[in-house]
Amino acid sequence: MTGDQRTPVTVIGLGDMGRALAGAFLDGGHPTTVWNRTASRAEALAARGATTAATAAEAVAASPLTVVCLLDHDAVREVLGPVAGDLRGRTLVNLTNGTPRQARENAGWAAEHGADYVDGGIMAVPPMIGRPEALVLYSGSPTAFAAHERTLGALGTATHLGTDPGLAALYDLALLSAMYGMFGGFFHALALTRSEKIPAAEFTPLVVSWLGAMMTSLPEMARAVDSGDHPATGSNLGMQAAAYVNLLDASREQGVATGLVEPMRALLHRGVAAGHGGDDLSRLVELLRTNP
Ligand code: FVH
Repeated sequence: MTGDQRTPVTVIGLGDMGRALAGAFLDGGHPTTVWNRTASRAEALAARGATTAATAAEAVAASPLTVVCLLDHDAVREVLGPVAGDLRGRTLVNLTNGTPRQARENAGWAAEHGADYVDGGIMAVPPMIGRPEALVLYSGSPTAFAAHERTLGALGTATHLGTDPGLAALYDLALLSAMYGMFGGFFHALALTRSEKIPAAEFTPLVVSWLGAMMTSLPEMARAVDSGDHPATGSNLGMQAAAYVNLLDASREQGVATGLVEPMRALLHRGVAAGHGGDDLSRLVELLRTNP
């Protein structure tokens, strides 16, 4: 297919991620129009063939599909609010990080203005964009997604989760939660080992290997969470609650702050107090729901 036959796309927001998105559309042969509050950030893309719009309204009017990637929800409302009328009959794909509530709010707003809305969550960093390992989660209008799936495929692997526009944000934030949990644990581990001057680079291969082994238990834990049945397979919650205290005591003794690891202690002890000491650790998930 030649460049002329590819769907024209507009990208609004040219931060680190927006520039990567626009670059991937250009690489895919899509006529690409860009707009950014700070106009100078469009220069390198213009040199690669992008059309620079003078205003956000002009950018939206240039393509049937507008992809927005701004800092946050407030920036999205600030930029798109004044151009709502220009979106009529077009598709808006919002890849800005946000909450499920914000995504649903955006979808309602877009519908009021006659636009199709798809929300998205990018599970990748900018250098990954344009490669299959860049997973981009979408939810919202299934017809709009189907119409533009091929175009969105230029960014990475496009996965549509369902018609509820809030789903992509929910999955995105849940995956980020797993990621930050891992980073938090890793940073605490490094603070502990560094307290004895053990080089991080020497210790880290053990962390990678240990986390890899522990990750194999996640699917079984997921089955337990779904069934509500949490049989322990050799490492029950009560035993872990007792051992965990040593992690806190050692941290204090080694001069390491316990802020990152204290909440898990509290949760483990709540589990024991609720009579779940003989269960698997997966039982803790239900204790996290404040409004089950
Ligand atoms: N970069 C990453 O690794 C992650 C990967 C996963 C997805 N996130 C989310 O993507 C959104 C954009 O992230 P970003 O990395 O492009 O962020 P910045 O480089 O900081 O660029 C921010 C852009 O937003 C524009 N902007 C901010 N406030 C306003 C406003 N009030 N009005 C208009 N535009 C605004 C900013 O414009 P400028 O400062 O250049 O004028 C940038 O274009 C984000 O949701 C991540 O969570 C990225």
